[in-house]
Amino acid sequence: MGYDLVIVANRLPVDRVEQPDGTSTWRPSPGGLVSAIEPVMRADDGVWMGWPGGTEQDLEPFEADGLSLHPMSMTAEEIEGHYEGFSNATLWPLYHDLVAKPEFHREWWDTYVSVNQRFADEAAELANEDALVWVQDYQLQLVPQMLRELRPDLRIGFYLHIPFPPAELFQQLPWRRQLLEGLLGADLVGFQLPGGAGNFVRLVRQRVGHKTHRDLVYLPDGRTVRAAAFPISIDAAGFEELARSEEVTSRAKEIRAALGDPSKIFLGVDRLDYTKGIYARLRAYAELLEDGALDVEDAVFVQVAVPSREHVEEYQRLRDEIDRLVGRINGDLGRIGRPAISYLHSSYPREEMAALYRAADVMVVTPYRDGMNLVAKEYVACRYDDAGALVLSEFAGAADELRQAWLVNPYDINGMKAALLEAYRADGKDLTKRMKAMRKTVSHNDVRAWADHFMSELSHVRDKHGKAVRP
Ligand code: GDG
Repeated sequence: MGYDLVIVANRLPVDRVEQPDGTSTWRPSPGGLVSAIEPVMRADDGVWMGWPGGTEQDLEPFEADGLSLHPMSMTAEEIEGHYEGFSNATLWPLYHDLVAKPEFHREWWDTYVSVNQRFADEAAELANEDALVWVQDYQLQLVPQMLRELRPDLRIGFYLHIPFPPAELFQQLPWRRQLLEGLLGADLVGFQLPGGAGNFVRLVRQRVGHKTHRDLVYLPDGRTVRAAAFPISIDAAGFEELARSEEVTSRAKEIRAALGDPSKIFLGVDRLDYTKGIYARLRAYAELLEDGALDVEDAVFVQVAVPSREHVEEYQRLRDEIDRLVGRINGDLGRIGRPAISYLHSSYPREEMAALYRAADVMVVTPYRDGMNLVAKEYVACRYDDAGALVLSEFAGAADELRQAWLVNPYDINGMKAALLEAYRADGKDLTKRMKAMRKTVSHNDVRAWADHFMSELSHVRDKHGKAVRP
């Protein structure tokens, strides 16, 4: 027996937890995607396919918390070529405006193709007749077409969590045409922003030569593909509930006290990734201390940098750079018991994140490029007190919705300094007005709305355009 809904993602929505007795169990991984898709999966008899991490082979399907999970094993060579290589050292920097230089290696591409094929083969086995398959993200862009070849009866959706670049950048890829054709195997291709959808449709017209009209692509076989924006969001009510809990409230106070009760706490929370603009933001903050606009007796910057992709060279280099910068800033500007920057290279439970959000007076989110940025939305959801300031990069997808933040260009250090200072000095009335408006946006457009919208568009897309060819 198969499934009516198959979620195909690079990772499974659970993490392995080693027990003291040497056995291991699974714990749901933190993140909005699971909570968004979980209700749909339960309702529709769904399964989630993905890599559980590690190199263990021949893993058996299992259930965790009532969800059917189908683990995909990866060998060390596949992890190197597909995940660390083509996904994270070629596509990731290329799709993020060349913030780092992408590497092009033919062996990485070959592994990317073979891993995508394995995922497509497995999805084809798992899906019932006429089932719905939803493929997630840049690691699996070839799956839609590969799957359609095997199973033309399926409805196939694809969602890209990161930006889709303009033609000038995408064109550099030696395998640009294969990737576009891979995506065109889907009935519906979803992007964070309308700009990404527009870039995709334009490229398909120019590079593949298909006819397009607005958000539709017309294929020679009569099929229609729709490309549209579905800005992702968070479980806003869940975060608010967590933020209101006694545990989080008292932990937020504890954090403040442990930092020496500063009058203002600045906060950054990011995966340690070069797209996130951590270096520039810390420099801007340090200059404000040097200029005397801020004082370590009054203010502290807490930067949480969550370890990420530690086997990829560019990430190792970034870590060294940030370590050095933080050391220098604290050495030059800190005083006893008063570091300028409280730097944490670690990941934390959701409760601790919520407590940090509640403790922070100024949340600083300054990526050079980011598909959406959920941290910005989580901060807003946790501020049920309508206090707190958000400094947000114009180049994060979230800036399209969170217009009342202090919007900054992360390449403009002086501009960032000015915005940090304005947010620091803003009066309560101004903060309340801005936060109220942003909270309304986030609670209205939550992750359930996102998943429901995508799924309902996917189930309608072929009916509307009526061009599906049934075998
Ligand atoms: C990609 C796109 C897009 C982080 N550290 C911890 C932790 N987190 C959680 C955050 C947040 C998520 O991870 C990070 O999401 P972001 O959106 O900020 O960034 P990416 O990881 O780059 O995500 C991005 C997203 O996909 C979704 O489409 O928005 O643009 O790049 O939820 O809270 N959670 C816990 N401990 C941590 O230490 N529990």
